[in-house]
Amino acid sequence: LGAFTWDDPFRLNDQLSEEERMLAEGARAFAQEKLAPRVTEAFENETVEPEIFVEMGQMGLLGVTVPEEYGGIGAGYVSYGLVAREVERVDSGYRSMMSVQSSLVMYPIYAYGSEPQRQKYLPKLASGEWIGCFGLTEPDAGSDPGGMKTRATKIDGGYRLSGSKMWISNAPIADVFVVWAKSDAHDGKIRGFVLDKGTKGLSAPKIGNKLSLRASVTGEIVLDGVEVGEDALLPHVSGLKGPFGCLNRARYGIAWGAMGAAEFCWHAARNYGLDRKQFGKPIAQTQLFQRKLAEMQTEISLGLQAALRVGRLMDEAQAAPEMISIIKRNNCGKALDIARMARDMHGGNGISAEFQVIRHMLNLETVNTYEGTHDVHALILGRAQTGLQAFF
Ligand code: TGC
Ligand code: FAD
Repeated sequence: LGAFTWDDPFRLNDQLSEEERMLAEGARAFAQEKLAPRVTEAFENETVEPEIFVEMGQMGLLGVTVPEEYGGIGAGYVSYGLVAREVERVDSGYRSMMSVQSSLVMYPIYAYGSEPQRQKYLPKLASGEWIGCFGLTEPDAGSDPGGMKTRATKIDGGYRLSGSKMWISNAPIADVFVVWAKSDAHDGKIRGFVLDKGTKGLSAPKIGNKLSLRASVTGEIVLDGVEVGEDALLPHVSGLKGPFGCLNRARYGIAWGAMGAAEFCWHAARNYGLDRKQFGKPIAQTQLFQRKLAEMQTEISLGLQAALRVGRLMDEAQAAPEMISIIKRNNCGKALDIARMARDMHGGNGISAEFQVIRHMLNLETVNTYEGTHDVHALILGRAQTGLQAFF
């Protein structure tokens, strides 16, 4: 009979290669030593710490899957997922900073960009010297990005961009803006543009008063007749499949990341239950408490195993978007349930920043909503199995 390890029931660790294990260990050490000590204050005061990008860059955590010649480390998607899990074990906001930079900014420039665009942007994004953001959502187009109003109009030698984007991670501190707009020069199709900070008419005011994901800054992008050259256009993709190609990768990473946050909450609840005594015994010695721990262990083990399976398929270029919808939806929803349960299991202490679980719970509300809400992914899966469109 095999051994049972309570915190790695299906021996996920044994299913990783030596390189994957080493990268995960490095990411865990970095996250625990460099990120964990600053997160409580960052969340409390909504502190923006752009230097975190440089530190992540030095550790090779930005653009994990981008080839080395462009500054990445040329690793696979399982490696990328493991990094997301370790960073989000500390905070979903820090994982957001990392995954927007990697999947939503570096990936489209690498996959859809020209060679000069790759050379100009990727090495500086990989080192964290430049910070990137991804503008798809608009005030009136969230779940339905095809309804966007932002327009690119052809002008002599380039384009004029007008419109606004809403809820954009990293925008207020970004140097590089990947923005999606309907282009009149391309039959009204959605095209991607890479804009530089400081371009006339481009601004990114911060959205204040967020009660979730406070360690990651979020903003609008205002495009007030921004004029750019032909070289700002991402030449190799057209239509919604452009932004969705990026979202597939980011959603996949979130499925791992959410499990990292859930693992933190599970371990915290277990430790708390072993220490805390009521009615003359540890609360972990009660049936109800143990049932909750069993639920957490079960959902996390299944969620991680599914993420690993999809990651292996991504590395073989065999993953379908619907597989990613299953794990994004399931793992975010389950992580949110687990964080709420852990909050409850901490009693009154559960609402204190000191015990961290309520911060994860608040963050996971966002994680369950962005990159396609829980219900939107259900509709994607419903359509895939019935052939019936239920969006409209
Ligand atoms: P639909 O008709 O389904 O598709 C339009 C075109 O897109 C293609 N496509 C995909 N391609 C690649 N991967 C996917 N996952 C794709 N999904 C669709 C599709 O083949 C088609 O191509 P073509 O060539 O035939 O035109 O489009 P729809 O308008 O009916 O879409 C419906 C729906 C709900 C599926 C979609 O709009 C959706 O997923 N909505 C959710 C929006 C979303 O996820 N927004 C995320 C914004 S970014 C963000 O939140 C970043 S937070 C990051 C952080 O801080 O960590
Ligand atoms: P809506 O689309 O208005 O949805 C509201 C509710 O209606 C949800 O419950 C939804 O499930 C439901 N709903 C919508 N349509 C249907 C339907 N057809 N049937 C049934 N129910 C439906 N976007 C970016 O482009 N880049 C970013 O970097 C980025 N970062 C973000 C960071 C944060 C902190 C947050 C909160 C959001 C971020 N987003 C970003 C935006 C995010 O992707 C959107 O918030 C998300 O896609 C949902 O869109 P919405 O907020 O407009 O909600």
